Amino acid sequence: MSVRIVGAGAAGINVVDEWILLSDCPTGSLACDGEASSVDGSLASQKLLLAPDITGGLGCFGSRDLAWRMVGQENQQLEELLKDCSRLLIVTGLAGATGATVAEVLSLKAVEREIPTTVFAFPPFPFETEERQEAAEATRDALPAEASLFLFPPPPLSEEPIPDVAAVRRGLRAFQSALAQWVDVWSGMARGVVLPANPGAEAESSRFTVAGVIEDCHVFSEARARLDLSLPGFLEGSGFRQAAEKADRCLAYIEAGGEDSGWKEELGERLREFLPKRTRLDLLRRTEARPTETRLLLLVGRAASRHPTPVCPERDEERPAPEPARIPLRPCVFPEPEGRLVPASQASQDGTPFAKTAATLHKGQNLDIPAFRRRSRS
Ligand SMILES: Nc1nc2c(ncn2[C@@H]2O[C@H](COP(=O)(O)OP(=O)(O)O)[C@@H](O)[C@H]2O)c(=O)[nH]1
Ligand SMILES: [Mg+2]
Repeated sequence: MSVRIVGAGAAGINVVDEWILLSDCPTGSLACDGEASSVDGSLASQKLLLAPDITGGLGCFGSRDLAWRMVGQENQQLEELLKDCSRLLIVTGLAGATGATVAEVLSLKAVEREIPTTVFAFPPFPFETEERQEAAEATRDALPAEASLFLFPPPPLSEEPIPDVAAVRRGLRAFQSALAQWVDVWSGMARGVVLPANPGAEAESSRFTVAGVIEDCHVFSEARARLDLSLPGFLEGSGFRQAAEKADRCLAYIEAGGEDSGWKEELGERLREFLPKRTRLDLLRRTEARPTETRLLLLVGRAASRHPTPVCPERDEERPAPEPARIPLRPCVFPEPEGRLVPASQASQDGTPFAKTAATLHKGQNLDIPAFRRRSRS
Protein backbone atom coordinates (compact mmCIF):
# COMPACT_ATOMS: atom_id res chain seq x y z
CA MET A 1 0.00 0.00 0.00
CA SER A 2 1.29 3.43 -0.80
CA VAL A 3 0.63 7.06 -0.04
CA ARG A 4 -0.32 9.35 -2.95
CA ILE A 5 0.21 13.08 -3.16
CA VAL A 6 -1.42 14.51 -6.25
CA GLY A 7 -0.76 17.99 -7.62
CA ALA A 8 -3.89 18.67 -9.68
CA GLY A 9 -3.72 21.55 -12.15
CA ALA A 10 -0.86 24.01 -12.49
CA ALA A 11 -1.21 25.57 -9.04
CA GLY A 12 -1.38 22.18 -7.29
CA ILE A 13 1.63 20.92 -9.22
CA ASN A 14 3.63 23.99 -8.14
CA VAL A 15 3.03 23.15 -4.48
CA VAL A 16 3.87 19.48 -4.94
CA ASP A 17 7.11 20.51 -6.69
CA GLU A 18 8.01 22.75 -3.76
CA TRP A 19 7.35 19.84 -1.43
CA ILE A 20 9.61 17.55 -3.47
CA LEU A 21 12.39 20.15 -3.17
CA LEU A 22 12.17 20.37 0.62
CA SER A 23 11.25 16.83 1.61
CA ASP A 24 13.74 14.18 2.64
CA CYS A 25 11.30 11.47 1.50
CA PRO A 26 9.23 12.78 -1.42
CA THR A 27 7.55 9.53 -2.33
CA GLY A 28 4.18 9.02 -3.99
CA SER A 29 3.99 12.28 -5.95
CA LEU A 30 1.90 12.66 -9.07
CA ALA A 31 1.50 15.68 -11.37
CA CYS A 32 -1.83 15.75 -13.19
CA ASP A 33 -2.94 18.45 -15.62
CA GLY A 34 -4.04 18.96 -19.19
CA GLU A 35 -1.13 21.24 -19.96
CA ALA A 36 2.02 19.49 -21.08
CA SER A 37 4.21 22.37 -19.90
CA SER A 38 3.03 21.92 -16.29
CA VAL A 39 3.20 18.14 -16.31
CA ASP A 40 6.51 17.80 -18.16
CA GLY A 41 8.15 20.49 -16.09
CA SER A 42 7.12 18.91 -12.79
CA LEU A 43 9.50 17.08 -10.47
CA ALA A 44 6.81 14.53 -9.56
CA SER A 45 7.78 10.88 -9.84
CA GLN A 46 4.63 10.07 -11.80
CA LYS A 47 2.91 12.22 -14.39
CA LEU A 48 -0.51 12.12 -15.94
CA LEU A 49 -1.16 14.39 -18.92
CA LEU A 50 -4.90 14.42 -19.43
CA ALA A 51 -6.36 13.58 -22.82
CA PRO A 52 -3.55 14.86 -25.08
CA ASP A 53 -5.53 13.54 -28.04
CA ILE A 54 -8.29 16.07 -27.32
CA THR A 55 -6.30 19.26 -26.70
CA GLY A 56 -2.79 18.31 -27.78
CA GLY A 57 -1.42 19.01 -24.29
CA LEU A 58 -2.57 22.65 -24.38
CA GLY A 59 -4.96 22.28 -21.44
CA CYS A 60 -8.61 23.23 -21.33
CA PHE A 61 -8.28 27.04 -21.40
CA GLY A 62 -10.30 27.32 -18.20
CA SER A 63 -13.30 25.47 -19.64
CA ARG A 64 -14.87 23.15 -17.10
CA ASP A 65 -16.89 21.42 -19.79
CA LEU A 66 -13.70 20.49 -21.57
CA ALA A 67 -12.04 19.55 -18.28
CA TRP A 68 -14.89 17.09 -17.54
CA ARG A 69 -14.41 15.51 -20.96
CA MET A 70 -10.65 15.25 -20.45
CA VAL A 71 -10.98 13.75 -16.99
CA GLY A 72 -13.71 11.37 -18.21
CA GLN A 73 -11.35 10.14 -20.88
CA GLU A 74 -8.72 9.29 -18.24
CA ASN A 75 -11.15 7.40 -16.01
CA GLN A 76 -9.11 4.22 -16.26
CA GLN A 77 -5.83 5.93 -15.33
CA LEU A 78 -7.42 7.61 -12.32
CA GLU A 79 -8.84 4.29 -11.14
CA GLU A 80 -5.43 2.73 -11.60
CA LEU A 81 -3.73 5.30 -9.47
CA LEU A 82 -5.98 4.53 -6.51
CA LYS A 83 -5.09 0.86 -6.57
CA ASP A 84 -3.02 0.04 -3.48
CA CYS A 85 -3.41 3.63 -2.28
CA SER A 86 -3.55 3.80 1.51
CA ARG A 87 -3.96 7.58 1.86
CA LEU A 88 -4.54 10.35 -0.62
CA LEU A 89 -3.69 14.04 -0.58
CA ILE A 90 -4.82 16.26 -3.43
CA VAL A 91 -3.47 19.80 -3.80
CA THR A 92 -5.35 22.11 -6.15
CA GLY A 93 -6.61 25.58 -6.97
CA LEU A 94 -10.41 25.57 -6.79
CA ALA A 95 -11.00 28.28 -9.39
CA GLY A 96 -9.16 26.55 -12.21
CA ALA A 97 -10.81 24.00 -14.41
CA THR A 98 -8.54 20.99 -14.64
CA GLY A 99 -7.28 20.79 -11.08
CA ALA A 100 -10.73 21.34 -9.58
CA THR A 101 -12.30 18.69 -11.81
CA VAL A 102 -9.55 16.16 -11.08
CA ALA A 103 -9.88 16.88 -7.36
CA GLU A 104 -13.64 16.33 -7.46
CA VAL A 105 -13.52 13.09 -9.42
CA LEU A 106 -10.50 11.61 -7.68
CA SER A 107 -11.71 12.38 -4.17
CA LEU A 108 -15.12 10.87 -4.92
CA LYS A 109 -13.49 7.73 -6.25
CA ALA A 110 -11.15 7.59 -3.24
CA VAL A 111 -13.83 7.86 -0.56
CA GLU A 112 -15.84 5.27 -2.43
CA ARG A 113 -12.87 2.96 -1.80
CA GLU A 114 -12.65 4.13 1.81
CA ILE A 115 -9.24 5.69 1.23
CA PRO A 116 -8.65 8.46 3.80
CA THR A 117 -8.56 11.57 1.65
CA THR A 118 -7.39 15.10 2.30
CA VAL A 119 -7.65 18.07 -0.06
CA PHE A 120 -5.47 21.18 0.28
CA ALA A 121 -7.14 23.79 -1.89
CA PHE A 122 -6.83 27.49 -2.67
CA PRO A 123 -9.96 29.54 -3.14
CA PRO A 124 -9.65 32.14 -5.91
CA PHE A 125 -7.82 35.44 -5.69
CA PRO A 126 -10.26 38.32 -5.10
CA PHE A 127 -9.66 39.64 -8.63
CA GLU A 128 -10.79 36.47 -10.38
CA THR A 129 -14.07 36.61 -12.26
CA GLU A 130 -17.44 35.95 -10.67
CA GLU A 131 -17.80 32.89 -12.87
CA ARG A 132 -14.60 31.46 -11.44
CA GLN A 133 -15.61 32.34 -7.89
CA GLU A 134 -18.88 30.47 -8.41
CA ALA A 135 -17.13 27.53 -10.01
CA ALA A 136 -14.77 27.35 -7.01
CA GLU A 137 -17.75 27.32 -4.63
CA ALA A 138 -19.39 24.58 -6.65
CA THR A 139 -16.26 22.43 -6.46
CA ARG A 140 -15.97 23.01 -2.76
CA ASP A 141 -19.55 21.82 -2.32
CA ALA A 142 -19.12 18.86 -4.61
CA LEU A 143 -16.15 17.40 -2.74
CA PRO A 144 -17.26 14.40 -0.71
CA ALA A 145 -18.13 14.97 2.93
CA GLU A 146 -15.83 12.11 3.94
CA ALA A 147 -12.76 13.96 2.72
CA SER A 148 -11.00 16.57 4.85
CA LEU A 149 -10.76 19.89 3.09
CA PHE A 150 -8.28 22.58 4.09
CA LEU A 151 -8.81 25.93 2.38
CA PHE A 152 -5.80 28.24 2.13
CA PRO A 153 -6.71 31.74 0.89
CA PRO A 154 -4.10 32.98 -1.59
CA PRO A 155 -1.75 35.68 -0.34
CA PRO A 156 -2.46 39.38 -0.97
CA LEU A 157 -0.42 40.09 -4.06
CA SER A 158 0.48 43.74 -4.11
CA GLU A 159 -0.68 47.08 -2.86
CA GLU A 160 1.01 48.90 -5.73
CA PRO A 161 -1.08 50.04 -8.69
CA ILE A 162 1.53 48.56 -11.01
CA PRO A 163 2.92 45.52 -9.22
CA ASP A 164 6.51 44.48 -9.33
CA VAL A 165 6.16 41.14 -11.10
CA ALA A 166 9.27 39.67 -9.49
CA ALA A 167 7.89 40.51 -6.06
CA VAL A 168 4.52 38.93 -6.90
CA ARG A 169 6.30 35.77 -8.03
CA ARG A 170 8.40 35.71 -4.88
CA GLY A 171 5.23 36.12 -2.79
CA LEU A 172 3.50 33.25 -4.58
CA ARG A 173 6.55 31.04 -4.27
CA ALA A 174 6.78 31.78 -0.54
CA PHE A 175 3.08 30.91 -0.18
CA GLN A 176 3.53 27.67 -2.09
CA SER A 177 6.59 26.61 -0.11
CA ALA A 178 4.82 27.36 3.17
CA LEU A 179 2.04 25.05 2.03
CA ALA A 180 4.60 22.50 0.88
CA GLN A 181 5.82 22.23 4.47
CA TRP A 182 2.32 21.12 5.46
CA VAL A 183 2.30 18.63 2.60
CA ASP A 184 5.44 17.26 4.25
CA VAL A 185 3.71 17.06 7.64
CA TRP A 186 0.77 15.25 6.01
CA SER A 187 3.19 12.88 4.32
CA GLY A 188 5.05 12.32 7.61
CA MET A 189 1.77 11.41 9.34
CA ALA A 190 0.80 9.09 6.53
CA ARG A 191 4.17 7.34 6.80
CA GLY A 192 4.02 7.21 10.59
CA VAL A 193 7.03 9.46 11.28
CA VAL A 194 4.87 12.34 12.51
CA LEU A 195 2.64 11.55 15.45
CA PRO A 196 0.18 13.46 17.59
CA ALA A 197 1.96 14.74 20.67
CA ASN A 198 -1.01 15.81 22.77
CA PRO A 199 -1.05 14.03 26.07
CA GLY A 200 -3.21 10.94 25.61
CA ALA A 201 -3.47 11.36 21.82
CA GLU A 202 -3.77 8.13 19.92
CA ALA A 203 -0.89 7.48 17.60
CA GLU A 204 -2.99 6.39 14.68
CA SER A 205 -5.49 9.24 14.67
CA SER A 206 -4.45 11.68 11.96
CA ARG A 207 -5.54 15.27 12.36
CA PHE A 208 -5.79 15.46 8.60
CA THR A 209 -8.22 12.65 8.12
CA VAL A 210 -10.95 13.74 10.48
CA ALA A 211 -13.64 14.64 7.97
CA GLY A 212 -14.56 18.28 7.82
CA VAL A 213 -13.77 21.60 6.24
CA ILE A 214 -11.19 23.88 7.76
CA GLU A 215 -11.33 27.25 6.04
CA ASP A 216 -9.30 30.41 6.19
CA CYS A 217 -6.16 28.41 6.94
CA HIS A 218 -3.03 30.46 7.55
CA VAL A 219 0.39 28.98 8.05
CA PHE A 220 3.36 30.24 10.03
CA SER A 221 6.80 28.81 10.52
CA GLU A 222 10.05 29.37 12.26
CA ALA A 223 13.25 27.34 12.20
CA ARG A 224 16.48 27.99 14.05
CA ALA A 225 19.41 26.03 15.42
CA ARG A 226 17.98 26.65 18.88
CA LEU A 227 14.43 27.89 18.84
CA ASP A 228 12.77 29.08 22.00
CA LEU A 229 9.53 27.19 21.62
CA SER A 230 7.85 29.22 24.28
CA LEU A 231 8.35 32.38 22.23
CA PRO A 232 8.49 31.93 18.47
CA GLY A 233 8.78 35.33 16.77
CA PHE A 234 5.66 35.09 14.63
CA LEU A 235 3.41 34.99 17.69
CA GLU A 236 4.02 38.71 18.14
CA GLY A 237 3.33 39.59 14.50
CA SER A 238 0.07 41.21 13.38
CA GLY A 239 -0.44 38.54 10.68
CA PHE A 240 -0.58 35.81 13.27
CA ARG A 241 -2.80 37.81 15.60
CA GLN A 242 -5.32 38.53 12.86
CA ALA A 243 -5.44 34.88 11.79
CA ALA A 244 -5.61 33.63 15.38
CA GLU A 245 -8.53 35.91 16.27
CA LYS A 246 -10.88 34.09 13.91
CA ALA A 247 -9.51 30.61 14.45
CA ASP A 248 -10.98 27.64 16.23
CA ARG A 249 -8.52 25.01 15.00
CA CYS A 250 -4.76 25.00 15.39
CA LEU A 251 -2.26 22.37 14.31
CA ALA A 252 1.22 22.89 15.69
CA TYR A 253 4.03 20.78 14.29
CA ILE A 254 7.36 20.53 15.95
CA GLU A 255 10.61 19.05 14.83
CA ALA A 256 13.30 19.10 17.47
CA GLY A 257 16.36 17.08 18.39
CA GLY A 258 16.78 15.51 21.80
CA GLU A 259 14.15 14.34 24.16
CA ASP A 260 10.97 16.02 25.23
CA SER A 261 11.96 18.56 27.86
CA GLY A 262 8.60 20.03 28.69
CA TRP A 263 8.19 21.87 25.37
CA LYS A 264 4.69 20.48 24.84
CA GLU A 265 3.31 22.16 27.92
CA GLU A 266 5.24 25.36 27.30
CA LEU A 267 4.18 25.64 23.67
CA GLY A 268 0.60 24.64 24.39
CA GLU A 269 0.31 27.27 27.13
CA ARG A 270 1.87 29.96 24.98
CA LEU A 271 -0.41 29.25 22.02
CA ARG A 272 -3.50 29.23 24.18
CA GLU A 273 -2.64 32.78 25.28
CA PHE A 274 -3.04 33.92 21.68
CA LEU A 275 -5.82 31.70 20.42
CA PRO A 276 -9.51 32.07 21.28
CA LYS A 277 -10.64 29.85 24.13
CA ARG A 278 -12.75 27.67 21.85
CA THR A 279 -9.73 26.64 19.77
CA ARG A 280 -8.96 22.98 19.40
CA LEU A 281 -5.19 22.61 19.52
CA ASP A 282 -3.40 19.58 18.14
CA LEU A 283 0.31 19.14 18.63
CA LEU A 284 2.20 16.99 16.18
CA ARG A 285 5.74 15.82 16.43
CA ARG A 286 8.20 14.25 14.07
CA THR A 287 9.67 11.19 15.70
CA GLU A 288 12.66 10.94 13.39
CA ALA A 289 13.96 14.43 13.96
CA ARG A 290 16.18 16.13 11.43
CA PRO A 291 18.66 17.17 14.06
CA THR A 292 20.22 20.33 12.65
CA GLU A 293 17.55 22.74 13.74
CA THR A 294 14.35 23.14 15.64
CA ARG A 295 11.35 23.84 13.45
CA LEU A 296 7.90 24.97 14.42
CA LEU A 297 5.02 25.12 11.96
CA LEU A 298 1.58 26.41 12.78
CA LEU A 299 -1.66 26.09 10.87
CA VAL A 300 -4.60 28.07 12.16
CA GLY A 301 -8.05 27.95 10.61
CA ARG A 302 -11.73 27.72 11.28
CA ALA A 303 -14.03 24.73 11.09
CA ALA A 304 -16.84 25.20 8.60
CA SER A 305 -19.56 23.03 7.27
CA ARG A 306 -20.49 22.47 3.67
CA HIS A 307 -24.16 22.28 4.51
CA PRO A 308 -26.10 24.36 7.01
CA THR A 309 -25.98 22.57 10.35
CA PRO A 310 -28.67 22.60 13.02
CA VAL A 311 -27.87 24.71 16.04
CA CYS A 312 -26.23 22.53 18.70
CA PRO A 313 -26.32 23.12 22.43
CA GLU A 314 -23.15 24.70 23.89
CA ARG A 315 -20.52 22.11 24.44
CA ASP A 316 -17.76 21.94 26.98
CA GLU A 317 -14.89 24.04 25.56
CA GLU A 318 -12.24 21.80 27.04
CA ARG A 319 -13.48 18.64 25.39
CA PRO A 320 -12.57 17.89 21.77
CA ALA A 321 -15.30 18.27 19.18
CA PRO A 322 -17.20 15.04 18.61
CA GLU A 323 -16.17 13.10 15.54
CA PRO A 324 -18.68 13.64 12.78
CA ALA A 325 -20.91 10.64 12.21
CA ARG A 326 -19.62 8.56 9.35
CA ILE A 327 -21.84 8.62 6.35
CA PRO A 328 -22.05 5.21 4.71
CA LEU A 329 -19.75 5.10 1.71
CA ARG A 330 -21.35 4.43 -1.57
CA PRO A 331 -20.19 4.49 -5.16
CA CYS A 332 -20.20 7.99 -6.50
CA VAL A 333 -18.69 8.33 -9.94
CA PHE A 334 -19.97 6.09 -12.64
CA PRO A 335 -18.59 5.55 -16.09
CA GLU A 336 -21.32 5.91 -18.66
CA PRO A 337 -21.20 3.54 -21.59
CA GLU A 338 -19.28 6.07 -23.66
CA GLY A 339 -16.73 6.41 -20.85
CA ARG A 340 -17.85 9.77 -19.47
CA LEU A 341 -18.00 10.36 -15.75
CA VAL A 342 -21.31 11.13 -14.15
CA PRO A 343 -21.15 13.23 -11.02
CA ALA A 344 -22.77 11.79 -7.93
CA SER A 345 -25.64 14.22 -7.75
CA GLN A 346 -26.78 13.34 -11.21
CA ALA A 347 -26.20 9.63 -10.83
CA SER A 348 -28.33 9.60 -7.71
CA GLN A 349 -31.30 10.78 -9.70
CA ASP A 350 -31.07 7.50 -11.52
CA GLY A 351 -31.53 5.63 -8.27
CA THR A 352 -27.81 5.08 -7.67
CA PRO A 353 -27.03 5.27 -4.00
CA PHE A 354 -24.44 8.00 -3.45
CA ALA A 355 -26.32 11.17 -2.79
CA LYS A 356 -25.35 14.36 -1.05
CA THR A 357 -27.62 15.48 1.78
CA ALA A 358 -28.74 18.48 -0.27
CA ALA A 359 -28.19 19.71 -3.80
CA THR A 360 -26.09 22.87 -4.15
CA LEU A 361 -28.52 25.33 -5.64
CA HIS A 362 -27.45 28.74 -6.85
CA LYS A 363 -29.66 31.17 -8.78
CA GLY A 364 -32.02 28.32 -9.54
CA GLN A 365 -29.27 26.09 -10.94
CA ASN A 366 -28.02 22.84 -9.50
CA LEU A 367 -24.26 23.39 -9.32
CA ASP A 368 -23.63 19.72 -8.67
CA ILE A 369 -24.32 19.13 -12.31
CA PRO A 370 -21.45 20.28 -14.51
CA ALA A 371 -22.22 23.35 -16.59
CA PHE A 372 -22.06 21.54 -19.91
CA ARG A 373 -24.76 19.13 -18.79
CA ARG A 374 -26.92 21.91 -17.39
CA ARG A 375 -26.66 23.76 -20.68
CA SER A 376 -27.39 20.71 -22.76
CA ARG A 377 -30.58 20.15 -20.74
CA SER A 378 -31.91 23.66 -21.14
N1 LIG B 1 -2.06 29.69 -12.21
C1 LIG B 1 -1.89 29.78 -10.88
N2 LIG B 1 -2.97 29.72 -10.11
C2 LIG B 1 -2.81 29.77 -8.78
C3 LIG B 1 -1.54 29.87 -8.19
N3 LIG B 1 -1.70 29.87 -6.86
C4 LIG B 1 -3.01 29.75 -6.65
N4 LIG B 1 -3.70 29.71 -7.80
C5 LIG B 1 -5.15 29.51 -7.94
O1 LIG B 1 -5.38 28.30 -8.61
C6 LIG B 1 -6.39 28.45 -9.59
C7 LIG B 1 -6.25 27.39 -10.63
O2 LIG B 1 -5.24 27.70 -11.54
P1 LIG B 1 -4.55 26.56 -12.39
O3 LIG B 1 -3.98 25.55 -11.46
O4 LIG B 1 -3.61 27.22 -13.34
O5 LIG B 1 -5.78 25.93 -13.20
P2 LIG B 1 -5.94 24.47 -13.77
O6 LIG B 1 -4.58 24.03 -14.25
O7 LIG B 1 -6.95 24.59 -14.86
O8 LIG B 1 -6.45 23.64 -12.65
C8 LIG B 1 -6.28 29.89 -10.03
O9 LIG B 1 -7.52 30.33 -10.51
C9 LIG B 1 -5.89 30.58 -8.73
O10 LIG B 1 -7.04 30.89 -7.98
C10 LIG B 1 -0.39 29.92 -9.03
O11 LIG B 1 0.74 30.02 -8.60
N5 LIG B 1 -0.63 29.89 -10.37
MG1 LIG C 1 -3.78 23.93 -16.15
